[in-house]
Amino acid sequence: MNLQLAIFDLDGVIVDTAKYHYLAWMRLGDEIGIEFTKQDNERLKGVSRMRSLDILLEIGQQERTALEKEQLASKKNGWYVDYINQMDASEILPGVLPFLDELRGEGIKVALGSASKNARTILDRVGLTDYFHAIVDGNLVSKAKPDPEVFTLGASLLNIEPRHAVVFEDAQAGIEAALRANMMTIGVGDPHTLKDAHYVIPGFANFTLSDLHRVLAR
Ligand code: B16
Ligand code: MG
Repeated sequence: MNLQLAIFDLDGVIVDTAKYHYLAWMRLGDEIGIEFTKQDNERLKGVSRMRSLDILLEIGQQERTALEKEQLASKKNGWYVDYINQMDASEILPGVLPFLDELRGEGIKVALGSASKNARTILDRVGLTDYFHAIVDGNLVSKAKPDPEVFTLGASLLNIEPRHAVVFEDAQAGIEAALRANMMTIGVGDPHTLKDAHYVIPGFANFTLSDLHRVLAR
């Protein structure tokens, strides 16, 4: 494969914002009388904000009108934004920065493919915005993962064919989206959860661009 583009998911790949989502959903749960556990939070990874709220309400067997849901989601988002505004470069996951530097050094394009509507704020806070040639986030796409839109849009914005792109993802829905986009997939996390990925790494610590080239040449 002739690698021209690396697309990164954000939460769980570049930073661990799941912990802040968890704190904010838990606080909302407290307010409306729903107990929300760390295990429940696993179900929200890679899932859109409104779908996450639906899952929380499902757990508590509660129903709300569309307007009430908008209000609840925006309340949760306010708390979440307070957390991410405190983030800095120390929250970039191990090995990510040197890997981005290597991509830059080889002239390989870099894109973001995230469900989050707060992706730009997060990249700014941790100081990574300048590494990205295209940022596709929850504000740009109409269909959530596992729909391939979030990845195909990144490639088309940069005029790169999907077969020249590799996607790094920590959520099964994201791996499915990337496969449907006809891209190479590298799972970041647990090989059992991410069994459909072409290859799985635990994280970017000890993973170099030469390792990626080796994986892609197999
Ligand atoms: P927001 P990713 C996802 O990020 C998170 O994993 C998921 O938990 C969250 O609900 C979603 O973003 C939407 O985030 O409320 O900020 O729009 O993994 O796609 O980078
Ligand atoms: Mg993710």
